[in-house]
Amino acid sequence: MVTFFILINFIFWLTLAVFVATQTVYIVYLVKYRRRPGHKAHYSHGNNTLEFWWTIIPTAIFLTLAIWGNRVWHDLTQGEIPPDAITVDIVSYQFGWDLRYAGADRQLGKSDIELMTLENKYGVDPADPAGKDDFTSTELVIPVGKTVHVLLRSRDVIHSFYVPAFRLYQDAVPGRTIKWVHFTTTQTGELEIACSQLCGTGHYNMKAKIRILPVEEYEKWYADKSAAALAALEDETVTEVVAVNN
Ligand SMILES: [Cu+2]
Repeated sequence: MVTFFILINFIFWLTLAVFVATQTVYIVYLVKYRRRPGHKAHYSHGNNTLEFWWTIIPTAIFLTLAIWGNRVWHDLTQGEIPPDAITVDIVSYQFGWDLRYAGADRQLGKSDIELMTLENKYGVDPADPAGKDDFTSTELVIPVGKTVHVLLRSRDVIHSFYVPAFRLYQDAVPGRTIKWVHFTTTQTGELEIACSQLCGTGHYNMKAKIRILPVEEYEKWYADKSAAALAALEDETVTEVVAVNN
């Protein structure tokens, strides 16, 4: 994170310096060489030494920024995600967001885009027992101060997960699971996920609520949702047994 801010500041001050320098030269030349009586225009053939340096220096600067920026980006996106991060599976669609949490066992069931159907919206693998107790949500509920790891997917077209307050957006691409998105909140409050990729007629309304709760409140919400999911699972099993008995 630190190198990220150094890079941003470096680019900011460099841009400012170049802006001031070029604009100063521009204005000085405008005034000095303006058309006026008794002043003949001077024809310049160019200057090879100057041209050499004003090509070499910017090239070196751009190369440095590209390599440096690439490293910072790599650290930000491929950096370690703490093992205790809360993983949320977020599936975007025209026009909304479906969210899936790990449930009581705190382990998200395996899923596969190939398995996605109208009934199986998350493409959950029925063979994986860890998926049985997973629960779904229409809002992103997270505890403050804990790292949240988002698995980002799309069921139809390209959408984009965008939370301005997190300075974060990432496209969700059909056929892919984007695994690098993770963030840690510093304040409780309510925000919104917006879609920032024009994805169709309902794009303007493609949003989901984010609730950042104190840890205890989050744990309570999580426990309630997990319990409801387990109860529903039991109901299902009972129905199956009844069906077999009939
Ligand atoms: Cu969208």
